[in-house]
Amino acid sequence: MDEGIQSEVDVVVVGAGVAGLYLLHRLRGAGLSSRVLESADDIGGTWYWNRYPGARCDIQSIEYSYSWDPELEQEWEWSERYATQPEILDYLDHVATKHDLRSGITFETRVETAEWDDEARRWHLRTDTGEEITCRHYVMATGCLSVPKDVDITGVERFRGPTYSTGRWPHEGVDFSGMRVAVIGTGSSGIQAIPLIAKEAAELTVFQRTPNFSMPALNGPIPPDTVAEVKARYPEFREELRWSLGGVEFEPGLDSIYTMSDEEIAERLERMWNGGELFAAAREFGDLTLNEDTNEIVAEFVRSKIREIVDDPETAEKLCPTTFPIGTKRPCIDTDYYPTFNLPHVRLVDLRQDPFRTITETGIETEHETFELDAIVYATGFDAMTGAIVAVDITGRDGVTLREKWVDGPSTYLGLTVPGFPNFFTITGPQSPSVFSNMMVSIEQHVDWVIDTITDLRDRGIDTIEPTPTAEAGWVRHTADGGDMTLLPKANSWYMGANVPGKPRVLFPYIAGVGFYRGICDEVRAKDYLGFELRSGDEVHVNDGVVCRLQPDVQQVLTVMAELGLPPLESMTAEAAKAFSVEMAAQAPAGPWVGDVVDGTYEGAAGPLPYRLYRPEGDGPFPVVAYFHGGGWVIGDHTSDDAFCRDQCRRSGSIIVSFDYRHGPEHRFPAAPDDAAAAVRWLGEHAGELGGRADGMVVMGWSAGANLAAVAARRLRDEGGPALAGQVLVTPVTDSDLSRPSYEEAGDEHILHRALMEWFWDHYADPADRGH
Ligand code: FAD
Ligand code: N01
Repeated sequence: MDEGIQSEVDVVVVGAGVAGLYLLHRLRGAGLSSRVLESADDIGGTWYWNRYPGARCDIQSIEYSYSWDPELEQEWEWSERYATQPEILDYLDHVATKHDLRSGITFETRVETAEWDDEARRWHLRTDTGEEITCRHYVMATGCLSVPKDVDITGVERFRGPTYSTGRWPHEGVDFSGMRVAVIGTGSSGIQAIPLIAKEAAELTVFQRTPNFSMPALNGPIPPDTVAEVKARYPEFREELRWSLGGVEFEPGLDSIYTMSDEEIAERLERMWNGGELFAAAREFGDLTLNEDTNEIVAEFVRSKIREIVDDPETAEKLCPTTFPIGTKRPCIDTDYYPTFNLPHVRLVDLRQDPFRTITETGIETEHETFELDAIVYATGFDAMTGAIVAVDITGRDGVTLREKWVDGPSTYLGLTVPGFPNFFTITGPQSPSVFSNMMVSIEQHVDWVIDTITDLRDRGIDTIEPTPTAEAGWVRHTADGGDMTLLPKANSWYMGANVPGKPRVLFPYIAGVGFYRGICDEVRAKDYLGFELRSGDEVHVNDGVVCRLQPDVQQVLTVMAELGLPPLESMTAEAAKAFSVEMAAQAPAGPWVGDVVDGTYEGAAGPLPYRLYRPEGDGPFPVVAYFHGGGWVIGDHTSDDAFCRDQCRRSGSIIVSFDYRHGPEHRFPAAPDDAAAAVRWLGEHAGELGGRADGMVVMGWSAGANLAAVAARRLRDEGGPALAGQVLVTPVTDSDLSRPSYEEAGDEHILHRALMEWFWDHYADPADRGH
């Protein structure tokens, strides 16, 4: 039977964009029968639908292209650094023709429902053409940005002139010559379209609700030597992209803004502006979306450029984004966006100052004005990441629909699979890196993982694969942890679902990067589908577990430290370990700026000891915190947790006093807790002089220091001392029992392992004292 019309196949793929095309190629190669169903009348997906003037990619074309056909890599020539939509569509057409892909695709066919039949272990799909198709595996390659969001403006149906959506642009193009045109929306689509529409229209009014950050794309032909250089090493180049952060040849800068001089910051900002790349800011300032100080410096620089370019100061001010950190909404790179507002026939309306009242038959009314118009362009964005998936009625095991399951936000394992929905895969689904990356790289990685998995299951005679609830919960937690480290939740972006009324507010993509994520997906398969249940006949094989138990940043730091191959502390004498820890602390990343840092001495239990005080900016009195550093009661001092203390000072608006205390092996238990109790008493007496308030004092510590903070709190309670408002115990040592489960589970992992804990205890306290 013709591949195009079988009604029972191994795999159904929905969508014939970049992902669907590669899926079909791999499915054929694997000898799996398939149907690819596409609602459009041709291939291309994003590049089929988004034909608005100015549409082009913002990842360089030599990177935003397939890596699976070496011949194609050599024969294809991109005319520009950032190719236009027609050129990208030509490229996809060339691929489809070369590999005869259209013959495996059914066009003008929308999948409307999909239902899992647990007895037959098959999916049943129904399309808008009335066709019914049965398959073992069902793959949604429906795109992250393929469903334009409904325009939520009063009166939208009233306008009698032509209206256009950037995401559904007419194939024959639009001539705006002589027209009074409105563009609503200033995201990536609006920013690309506005300069070109302005070239044609008699009058252009841009309705802006939130200004966006944009930098010049500096587009143009790719220098021939760059092309030659990349073509000569495409395999290595692609491999680098696969293991990178964003799927592009770039790694974020590691230098902290706190160690840069003003001149260096200024130099980097100019380099960023002149970089002509989406990731130029993160290349110069690696913590751009992690650190508010860095972010504000970069944001203010971009605002200063907008003020320089745009002649009218009032318009310039309206174009300056102030309501979200830079990089937390998709940043843009543009050609002539800001200069367009210097043209006499282009006007910007700030909807925050003058909101929409209604769209009328002949134009738009805002609270203060009426605009007569000939055409309206909606550049209002997409129901991103989940829109196309839940647009299909997908019913899994036990009659549960995916729409119901995701009512509070997407919940997946790896952004690829969902419990309750066996043999169901989403390409670049929510909770995978997808839109935080060069999508070509993410798409290829997902397609390879899915096809390799399906082929493997077939070869092993396995009927179904389905993630476990434990694996799902772990992944949801891991994804959220990643997002919470960043400034991303501060923006009302489509990344957060905030652009669609009623959509749950969670971070939809996975933040830790394509290379890290690839490693995780590989690990899942290498561990025989960790986190999945496999069924064959009556046999059920459950390999339950959580693939990533650590926060992404912690995992990455541990990996880097493991790669450094540092000598284990427990192999050293205590003296050498102390010297080594001082050396390591000197190389640790710098902490944020605080108002004041003051060194002094306090009266410890057996004589004077040093402290370092961190005071917030502004006028006190401030709350005070007595802080005790970590280091197993053996290493470290009052300065070794400098970055952490600064950070706590900034975040809490409190004075942090980091106290030194006596360490083992020279001063064994109870020297350290005696000093800690003395330090807290001393702080109670001196808080006022230091600019603080003695009431509401808090004790705090990290690791062994947290143990001391807790012990000091108990002693003050029992022996009398200043009243405490609380204890902040960061990964505290809570007892000396090395039979606890964490010693079993993590006893031989990097850095803090069982042998080191034993070494610390032996230097610190006699066995008889350890249960104290
Ligand atoms: P899509 O290209 O969205 O294809 C999905 C297909 O599924 C569509 O053709 C759709 O019609 C079809 N479909 C959906 N639902 C159904 C259904 N129920 N039944 C049948 N068919 C269905 N990413 C980058 O990495 N770099 C860029 O520079 C870049 N530029 C972009 C520019 C624009 C204007 C937009 C909108 C996105 C851009 N992206 C970019 C993201 C882009 O979406 C991806 O790079 C990539 O093209 C997605 O391919 P896909 O095959 O996953 O999905
Ligand atoms: O959509 P968007 P997009 N009244 O959601 C405004 C990719 N892409 O199509 O911010 C008034 O970013 C909305 O305002 P606000 C890329 O990943 C890439 O532009 O919600 N205004 C915003 O200004 C991108 O991020 C390229 O306050 C309303 C705009 O419409 C993603 O696709 C090019 C409104 C929507 O911006 C989406 O970009 C194009 C209302 N009711 C797209 N509703 C490249 O360059 C919405 N808005 C590669």
